[in-house]
Amino acid sequence: MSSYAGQKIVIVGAGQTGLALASYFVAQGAHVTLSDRRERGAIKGIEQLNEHAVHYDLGGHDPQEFTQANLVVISPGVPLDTPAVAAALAAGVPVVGEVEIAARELNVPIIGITGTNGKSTVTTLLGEIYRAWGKNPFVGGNLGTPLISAVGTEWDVAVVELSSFQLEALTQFHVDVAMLLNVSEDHLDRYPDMDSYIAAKAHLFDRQQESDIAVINGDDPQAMAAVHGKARRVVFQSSRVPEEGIGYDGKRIVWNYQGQELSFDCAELQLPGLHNVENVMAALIPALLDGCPGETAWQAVCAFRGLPHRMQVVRKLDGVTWYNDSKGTNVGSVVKSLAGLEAPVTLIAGGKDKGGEYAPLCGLLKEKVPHLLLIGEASDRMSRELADCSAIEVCSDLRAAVIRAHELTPKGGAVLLSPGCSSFDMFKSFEERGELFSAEVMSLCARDEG
Ligand code: UMA
Ligand code: ADP
Repeated sequence: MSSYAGQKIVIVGAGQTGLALASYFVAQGAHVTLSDRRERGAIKGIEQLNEHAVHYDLGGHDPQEFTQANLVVISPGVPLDTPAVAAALAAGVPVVGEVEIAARELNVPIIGITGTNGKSTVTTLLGEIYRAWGKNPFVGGNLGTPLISAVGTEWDVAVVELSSFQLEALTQFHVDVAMLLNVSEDHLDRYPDMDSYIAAKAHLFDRQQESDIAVINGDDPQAMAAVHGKARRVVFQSSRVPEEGIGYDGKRIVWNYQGQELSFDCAELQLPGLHNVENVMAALIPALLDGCPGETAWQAVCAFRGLPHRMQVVRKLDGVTWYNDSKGTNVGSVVKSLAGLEAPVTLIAGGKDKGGEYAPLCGLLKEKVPHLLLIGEASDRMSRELADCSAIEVCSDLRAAVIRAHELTPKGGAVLLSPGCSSFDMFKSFEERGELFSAEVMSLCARDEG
């Protein structure tokens, strides 16, 4: 019988994670309470759950439900200082994150991938490499499929994208390979400062042992400083080829590790930009260490054309290329996306403000962006902080911004949606934002057609 049978378990958040957790714990014979600050009518998918098997605490979190539980399991979007969660902690009730519950049941090696940017790309690439090698990997986590959904299926390996949110409230979670891709400002609406954000990411390395691997961006001093623990360190560097590890010499990716030497021609890659060379190097490390033949791994990497909503070309119209980079949800990622484009670029940015600085965009805006079109809640602060860097217009919504960009951008230029903000002020997700953008762009008529 499951150790959860008969236990009173409160699940906090009824999004993708909470709904998957509820199904899991009901199947284990637990007494499940699903708690969400939203009312039932606003929760998509709740009807999938067996009405009689779950008790609901909706429209807010009742602290009594929490303090009387045997276990509280939180969704990533729920901060630990949420009053009812804090009350449970104060009452001595264990509060754990979803990935810990999942990992307890998964008897396969776990590769955990975190960092401010590139997580989804690296996670997907590594999954593709394993598939090309004939393995059956679970590929998910923050990427979109909660890790708890992996339980109950036979996998060879779990390749898991992990956000800082998912790395909070863990007491036993252990990964065989921990990867920290890079660190730059993000999520300062959830964390009081950068140190707390980095500390949350660094939890990935807690409980790693000598037999485990820590993959780190050797060019990122903040990432290097954050990594602790006993695991064997393997670095990737785009600035040079390290004596031991993987690096880039300006043309080729070179792998030097414990006597094995491999080299790959980056002209064969379909992914643009130096940041994607970094992503490819990071993805190769666990696969090569696991024994995947270099040629197989490289073929998989070269076949990969990138994920939607990351520098995705929507169309060319009137000699202007339109890019959907809706997943550019922090300033660091906007910088990388802009860096890869030629001037003039009309940038559409804004959304839900995450509390970081916008000033690091200034140099690239001056160099490449004659027009900056802003949308959403962050517009005011962005307008103030970027006032001298570009001609700024605030647009009423994304559609208005697309129409204005069409008017403003000359032949040979580009329009880039790379918001530098999350989507939750106006959209359900970055995907919904990117899809609306693409639909609006596709509905534009060529200028000479009127
Ligand atoms: N909620 C409460 N109380 C709170 C806060 C939220 O009840 O105090 C409720 C909301 O009303 C909502 C539910 O919690 O009903 C949403 O839970 P959630 O925000 O944890 O979202 P999920 O749908 O479970 O999706 C989560 C991740 N979301 C977040 O981290 C915000 C998804 O990452 C992830 O794909 C999914 O789990 C599967 O693992 C999204 C994301 O934006 C893509 N991630 C951030 C990012 O990438 O920057 C970290
Ligand atoms: P994440 O899952 O961490 O948000 P993604 O792979 O979805 O990362 O990429 C999101 C955006 O981040 C991309 O559109 C690109 O602008 C930027 N990006 C991707 N990889 C990197 C990287 N290695 N370093 C910096 N920025 C990156």
